[in-house]
Amino acid sequence: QMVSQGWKYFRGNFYYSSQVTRTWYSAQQFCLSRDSHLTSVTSESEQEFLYRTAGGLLYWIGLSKAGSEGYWYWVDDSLFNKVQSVKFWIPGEPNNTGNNEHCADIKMSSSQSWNDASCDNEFLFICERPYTPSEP
Ligand code: 2F8
Ligand code: CA
Repeated sequence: QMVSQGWKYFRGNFYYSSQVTRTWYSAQQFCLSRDSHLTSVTSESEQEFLYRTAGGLLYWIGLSKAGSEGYWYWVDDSLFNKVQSVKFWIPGEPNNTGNNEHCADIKMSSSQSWNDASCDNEFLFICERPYTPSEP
């Protein structure tokens, strides 16, 4: 059913790639309205699924340090593993250009794909929603 509305299934979750751009916060509000969050990335296989889904376009993901004294966090409350995540940033990122880049996006179609950017940019975005089978 969700598949027909553009959600793609991968390993226990559904993912929605937007076709319109929003600021990071507005994108997260849209995801919430669909019982989802901007996507977290917590494994190498999920990272590969997502950068392939992005297909070289730029998408917001659910990683931010806005309002957290400089600590990156996943907006869906997944634990941010700083050590494991190092390999997902584009080399040289996050660089906090202009001291104003507090949200993260998938920018490249490769394992090293994340960039930090200003949360006020309007980008495409990817929502993630756990697959919860309903009871009979
Ligand atoms: O060169 C990397 C650099 O490229 C852009 O700034 C010129 C990015 N800005 C946006 O995506 C808005 C920086 O985040 C990025 O570090
Ligand atoms: Ca950057």
